[in-house]
This record gives sequence, structure tokens and C-alpha cells, in this order.
Amino acid sequence: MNEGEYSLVRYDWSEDEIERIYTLPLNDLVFFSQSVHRANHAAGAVQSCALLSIKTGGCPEDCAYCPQSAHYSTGVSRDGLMQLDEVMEAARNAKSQGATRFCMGAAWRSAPQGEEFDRVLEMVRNVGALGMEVCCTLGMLTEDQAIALADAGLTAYNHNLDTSPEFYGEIITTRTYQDRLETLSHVRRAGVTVCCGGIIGMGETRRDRINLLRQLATQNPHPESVPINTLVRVSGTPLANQTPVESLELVRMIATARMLMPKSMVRLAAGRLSLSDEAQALCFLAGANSIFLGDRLLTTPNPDSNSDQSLLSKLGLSLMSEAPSAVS
Ligand code: SAM
Ligand code: DTB
Ligand code: SF4
Repeated sequence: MNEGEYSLVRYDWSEDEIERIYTLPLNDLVFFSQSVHRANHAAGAVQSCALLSIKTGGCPEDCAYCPQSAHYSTGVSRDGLMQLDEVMEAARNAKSQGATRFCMGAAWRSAPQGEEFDRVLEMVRNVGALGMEVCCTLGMLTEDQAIALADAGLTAYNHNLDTSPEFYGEIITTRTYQDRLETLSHVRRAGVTVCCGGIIGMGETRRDRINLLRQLATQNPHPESVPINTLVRVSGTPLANQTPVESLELVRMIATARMLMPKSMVRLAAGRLSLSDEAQALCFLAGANSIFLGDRLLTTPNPDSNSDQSLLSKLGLSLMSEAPSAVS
């Protein structure tokens, strides 16, 4: 690669090309991905996002990884949609801890109509008024719902493709890949930015990982935000005893995502508790520039703030004081 190519944004990636990048000798791969990273982002800055489960458990979908699916006994509580004031308390708290993006997740197959949806719109307006980026993940959306969320000031909508089209049916049977793509197109058309990524460690092959990356990197525009999750194995789910994926595979996944989607935020998402400091350092070197901060993801544990602050300080990384959308 030469310097000029580090910022080139392309949408026509072939499977072979992606495979060639993904399987480069690790030093070459990380050298190139770090070069792309530096050409497009502040080198030592990491965005902190906070997650809140605003509606937990009892989900009718059968996603094999998910502790919130009603199909499995995982011990996760089933709670109704939270009230606005409780959500605002969590958002203010997240902001005071340094989060510049607040992501609200609901265990719905699709976002509801009526009072509950109106309550989510209120949450979006109020969190936005705190000056944070606001993200929601509420399941499938109609075009009208996407427009209403855009009007309320939603920054981003998270809807993951999770894996390759070929492996998808092994993980979820209650909705299709095409359903996911349709929601993503409603979000895009409404003018809300797209947060879309996936999970590794579910028993997929390298080819599946490459084909997930291809699905993401051939979208035009690219998803502005690409969360890469490592499976958090939850007892009671069909994937509870899945063999863990090697952390170097995660590094390759992140580095390749960074190379294919130079301008996007690449988020080192679920699964950090099973990573060493060294593995996380490599993920940042590979081009990850965001983490979820706080001791809980949606329903599963995450490193506590103190250990994350100490990790970032050991690595000489700093948290972005402003959301990237506010500065670019
Ligand atoms: N119900 C909505 C949906 O599926 O779009 C929103 C919530 S869902 C929990 C958001 C994302 O979390 C999923 O798409 C999946 O990628 C990720 N996720 C869920 N359970 C996970 C697990 N055990 N390990 C890693 N990622 C997980
Ligand atoms: C994403 O890709 N990862 C986050 C966020 N988007 C919503 C969620 C991770 C959830 C991990 C399992 C849990 O805590 O329930
Ligand atoms: Fe429901 Fe989302 Fe979990 Fe699937 S990932 S079971 S849709 S909450």
C-alpha cells in the first residue's frame, strides 16, 4: 500500500481481496491497519459509549447467543420499558463518567407502536439534550418509525448483521438476513447513521467472518459505526459451551474492518472481560477506537471503570472528550 491509499474509501470489495487482507502476516496486517487508522482518526483517542437495557428479556426471537431470548432459560429478568426519569439518571451518570455516546437497547423483535414508542422518542430527545450522541437498538423498524426517531434527534441506530448470510440460519431462525437489511435501509433513508457489526466466536468459519465484513464494507455509505463483539457465552443459551475464539482472530477482524472501512468508528464491543490487556492493546493497535465503558453491557458483565481507566492509562490512550460527530 502507498500513503495515498490509506484514506481511499471503496464499496466494491470482493471476497478474495478481503481474504488476502485478513490472512496477511499479522505484523503486516496491523502495520497497514494502523496506518489507515492514523490517516483517518486521532491516533490515541478512544470513544467511550455507555449501554443501558431499557427493556430487558422475554424477547420472542431465538438468537442463539442471546441471554434475553424467551426461548432459553438464562435467569435474565423480564422487565417492562423503563421510565424516562430512570433512563435520564443513567444517562447523566454515564456522561459524568466520560461517555459521549449513550446507547439504549430493548429486547424487542420490532419496535412497538403507541405509548411505548412515544416514550422511547422522549428518551431520545432528552438524552440528546445532554449533548451526547444517542443510539438505540430496538429490533426491526418501519420506515415511519425510523423517520420519527430521526425527528427526535437520534444519532445512530444499532442493528447488527451478526454473521455471514451463509451462517446466519444456524444462529437465528425467527427473522431473515433480508429483514435486517430492510431495517438498515429504513434507518439510512431516514438520515440516521448506521451502527452495524457482528459477533465472532459462535462457531463460524473464517470465511463467514470475511463474508460478514464484505456485507458491511459493500454498503454505500459504510456503516458509520461497526461494533465487533466476541461472544459472551451465557449458560442456558445454545452457544453456552462454544469453544472460545482465539483473540488473534479478533485482532484480524478489527484490523480488516479498519482497512475496509477507513472512516468508520470500529468498536471493541462485547467480550472484553475474556481478553487480556495485551489482546486489547493489539485491538487498539489494529484500529479499534471505541469501547463500552461501565461494569454492565446490556445484561452481562463488562470490565469496571477503574480497570478500564487503568488500562487506558497504561496504554497511553485517552477518552475522547467530545463525540466524533461533534468535531468532524
Ligand atoms: N433486540 C435488538 C436486536 O437484536 O437488534 C437489540 C438488542 S441485541 C441484544 C443487540 C446486539 O447485541 C445483537 O445484535 C448482538 O450482536 C449483540 N449480542 C447479544 N448477545 C450477545 C452475546 N451473548 N455476546 C455478544 N454479543 C451479543
Ligand atoms: C453491540 O453490537 N453490542 C452491544 C450493543 N451493540 C447494543 C450489546 C452487547 C450485548 C452483550 C450481551 C448482553 O450484555 O446482554
Ligand atoms: Fe431479541 Fe435482540 Fe436478543 Fe435477538 S439479540 S433475542 S432480537 S434481544
